[in-house]
Amino acid sequence: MKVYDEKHIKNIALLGAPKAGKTLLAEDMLFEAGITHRRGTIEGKNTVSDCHEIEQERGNSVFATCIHTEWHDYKINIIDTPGFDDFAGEMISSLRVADTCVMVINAQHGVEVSTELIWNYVDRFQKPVIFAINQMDHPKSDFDNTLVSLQKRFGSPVTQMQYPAKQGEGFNAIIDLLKMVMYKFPAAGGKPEKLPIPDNEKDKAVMLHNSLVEKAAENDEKLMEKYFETGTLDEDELREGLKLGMIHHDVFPVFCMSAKKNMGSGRMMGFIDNVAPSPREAGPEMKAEPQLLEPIIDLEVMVPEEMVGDVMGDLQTRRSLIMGIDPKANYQVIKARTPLAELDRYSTTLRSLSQGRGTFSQQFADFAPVPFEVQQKLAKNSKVAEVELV
Ligand SMILES: Nc1nc2c(ncn2[C@@H]2O[C@H](COP(=O)(O)OP(=O)(O)OP(=O)(O)O)[C@@H](O)[C@H]2O)c(=O)[nH]1
Ligand SMILES: [Mg+2]
Repeated sequence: MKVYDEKHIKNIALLGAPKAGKTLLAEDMLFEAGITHRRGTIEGKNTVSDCHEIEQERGNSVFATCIHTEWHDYKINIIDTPGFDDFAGEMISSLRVADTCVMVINAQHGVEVSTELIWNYVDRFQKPVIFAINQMDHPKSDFDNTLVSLQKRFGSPVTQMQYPAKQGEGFNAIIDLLKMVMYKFPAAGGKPEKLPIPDNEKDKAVMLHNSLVEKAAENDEKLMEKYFETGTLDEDELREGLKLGMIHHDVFPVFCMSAKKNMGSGRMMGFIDNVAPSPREAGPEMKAEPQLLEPIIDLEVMVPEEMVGDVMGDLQTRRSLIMGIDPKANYQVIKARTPLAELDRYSTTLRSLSQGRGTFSQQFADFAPVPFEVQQKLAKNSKVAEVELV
């Protein structure tokens, strides 16, 4: 397995009101990163993230699910959280481990009551925030109104990075104000073509690009000087300024996309890669807490296709990170990282879940911090050795 240093690992939490499209966005990200080869749908009850029966019955997320992707040189761990208040505990514990919060906003509604409730927690943790305005393909979507609702509620840090070239059913292109290009998507979504900004959009794009440059410059004296002298910043300087702004909650970059059509998530992932602060960069802003570590196991579970759902569901209840699923003859091989503490009697469970047809192998992978809720449980029966970090 590839080894990443800390600078190349990012943990992002997808947060937002119920039905905004977080789970579908996670599905796009897995697909874009090449971890899965087809995108599931909520209606089809076959997304990676909503793999519990209860989630499929209800058609919404109940548990926070951590899924793992590799994106260029980065390992990005994505935590898809439930939007419904009933499950806020899952959302809050995800915030603790996230380096960047992606607040998914439904472009049909703009800022919702739930968005505000979630924000109270995001603000408390002071993690860097990105807004993803989703559902741009929906006939009732309104990008401008949604952006205004964000600006009204979250103020001047709201920083427009993009806008849709057209919205609603014909949505298929995004004007990008950092790169100053138009991304045009194929009908099936995925990787866009990079085109020059059309003439009729140029004035608007240049004006918004200039505000973006100014916003990036505000975060650093050196950048401000350069901006005053030359009237502009190059792409690296822009990134640097935005990153500093994100660390200090002076910049909340805004992207737009359609999770349903898989248009736009790739660009946001690229930005998270290049610009979003890594844990180390954002570190001084966040309070270090002593951490309890536990051993993590790499599991490979081979089961017949029709049993994948049950086996994955069980793995999720064991706090597993699903790393991928690959076909092998008539079987599927599920790769997962699971805390050793959760593997008690796993062979018995797998045997009964798969009617004796499943097999698995395991190998020590790493030590990882124990989640807060689990620590509390452990504190009650303290048979565990502690490893203290700063
Ligand atoms: N038209 C359109 N529909 C979308 C889009 N994204 C999500 N949806 C639909 O919105 C509904 C909710 O999507 P989910 O991905 O489950 O939303 P969620 O934010 O995970 O919802 P919770 O788990 O309940 O918080 C589903 O019916 C999706 O098909 C989009 O980009 N465009
Ligand atoms: Mg969901």
